[in-house]
Amino acid sequence: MDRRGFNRRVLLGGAAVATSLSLGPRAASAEGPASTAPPGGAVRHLKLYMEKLPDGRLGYGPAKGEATVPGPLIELTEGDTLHIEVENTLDVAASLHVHGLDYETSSDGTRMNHSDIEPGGTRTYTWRTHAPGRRADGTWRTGSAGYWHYHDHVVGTEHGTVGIRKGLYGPVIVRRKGDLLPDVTHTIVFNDMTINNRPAHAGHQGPDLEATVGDRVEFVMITHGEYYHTFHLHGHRWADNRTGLLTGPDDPSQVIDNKIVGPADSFGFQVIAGEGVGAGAWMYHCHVQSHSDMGMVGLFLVKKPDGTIPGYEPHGAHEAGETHGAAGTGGAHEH
Ligand SMILES: [Cu+2]
Repeated sequence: MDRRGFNRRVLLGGAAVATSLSLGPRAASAEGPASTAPPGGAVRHLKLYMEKLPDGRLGYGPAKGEATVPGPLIELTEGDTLHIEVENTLDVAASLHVHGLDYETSSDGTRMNHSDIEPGGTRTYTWRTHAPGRRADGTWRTGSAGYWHYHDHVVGTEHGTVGIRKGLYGPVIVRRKGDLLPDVTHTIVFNDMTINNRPAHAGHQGPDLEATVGDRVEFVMITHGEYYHTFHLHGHRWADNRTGLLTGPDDPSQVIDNKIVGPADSFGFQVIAGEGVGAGAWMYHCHVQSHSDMGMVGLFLVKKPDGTIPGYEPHGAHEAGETHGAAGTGGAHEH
């Protein structure tokens, strides 16, 4: 998977039906002009289910039996409105709470606002987004664009502590008109001492993320739980700003390859896989040393065009990553 143009995501762009996982061509790679986000302003609809997975984790999914951890990637463009009908198939009340977007208290997803969902119930949450612009008083209002996330705010405690701990979270990307679109998006969530709630395993716990040299690969990085971490990626770096990309030679954003993150933080960036460094098995990991040693590590597997990865000898099956938050099952990982 991760072949250029082969994209599986909850596609909310264009005229696509929002509830479908769309397969289709996407952006060009670094070899040609990259595609960019179209103007926003659409009203979209999506259905999500909250479910218990067979292994006890909890997840959001686009259909019954399809819940994943993290939940599906939801992509919008500034100006879009999204109505999400959420069905709670759990035996406890649960909710959907989003960061970064505009919503009324009825879509807050908290008990305080009576916007949670009883077991077996359904509720529609409405998220709105807006482009930046100047207020009447002359000050600048930020837009909604950013790498955001959603999560339960009810299971276990008033803050959804148990829901989040067990996997009820997912990524949201709000793009600005003209933003570069990636070939593929991967979601990495540091949740307590896990990556994407995958089983702890000495040495290598995170999903393996596959790409081919030259692919424009987007990472969405979210943190949950009790701890602070640092996210580090080998051989690639990004700008510490909204998009992770420099806008030009005079963009003053700091360029980094390591970022400290704490609970409910989220950020994202795009890299050209293997740019200047070539194909290879590139580690990503928490750089808190004891955390790396306990397995908060995964691989960014950058293949040559012929599919080989120099110097990499997989010892045991590796799985595709949580591509678009839709592919991973978090099953046993043999390394
Ligand atoms: Cu850590």
